[in-house]
Amino acid sequence: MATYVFGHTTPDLDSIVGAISLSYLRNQLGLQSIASRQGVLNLESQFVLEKFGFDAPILKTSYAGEEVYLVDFSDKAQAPVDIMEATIVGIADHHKLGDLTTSTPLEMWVRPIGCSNTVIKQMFDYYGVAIPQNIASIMVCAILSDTVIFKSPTCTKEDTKAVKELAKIAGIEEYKALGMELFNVKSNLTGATPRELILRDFKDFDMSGNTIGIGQLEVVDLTLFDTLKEELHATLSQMQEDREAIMVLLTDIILEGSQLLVCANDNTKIEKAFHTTLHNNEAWLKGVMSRKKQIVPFLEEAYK
Ligand SMILES: [Mn+2]
Repeated sequence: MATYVFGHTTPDLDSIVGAISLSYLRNQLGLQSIASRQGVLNLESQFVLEKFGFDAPILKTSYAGEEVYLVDFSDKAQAPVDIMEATIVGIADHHKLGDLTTSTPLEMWVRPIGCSNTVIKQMFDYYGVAIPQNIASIMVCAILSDTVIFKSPTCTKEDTKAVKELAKIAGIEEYKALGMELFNVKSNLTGATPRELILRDFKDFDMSGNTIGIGQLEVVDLTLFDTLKEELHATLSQMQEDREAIMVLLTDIILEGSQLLVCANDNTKIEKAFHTTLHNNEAWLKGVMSRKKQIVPFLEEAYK
């Protein structure tokens, strides 16, 4: 029986590339694996797969009775709805440990570094399996994207080392320029509704029984949002539903900070989390670029 290898709901580049790179590694090891995904490709993933000549992992949202290997998440909220009816054989991730449990032994490759594909690169090294040029290319893209071209506080020496080694295999000399190319693609907001923008990179978290939805948009110029903010606020309040809070981070990768737009039942919780004051449900969070490291832990504390 083949194992499905896939990333979280609303897949980002790391989830898509991780499914491809890890399923390749496992197949080389004689472990029959199929790369899959839980949702539509975002613009960045489309760009990268096309640029380096890959087909998208197959779309599959139901996994009851299957063996699965999870990449880039271990939270139920980001898993397929029938995940508890699947057998989780492994997890490769770089987030906080989530709430998924298993009834059978599994392998876990979870490290506090900048990207799941850095973890997967280390798995290739561990098993002594060579990485093909085209897979190395997309892994470079995933790491540059997740680490915001090494600017994110989540970026470690292991990530920069992995990019250097992968770029060598891929024959990519100007990898920082490639990174800027990715963020220019990400910065394209045209043709998307405010709802689509909020959902582009969106995750729900369970914080002490409260559902907190957090979206993030990383752009090269925050003024792109000047004419959109009002609509984004209106859309957040439509999307709140039974969530305790919903928010979107508008991250400027050049200024290195994020404008936080919030719709919450209790704004003081948000203000407490980030030691800030919300004005019209907004606050500028200087130096904040990482949802997993600079947003989620502080909200979890505030909602305890
Ligand atoms: Mn990731």
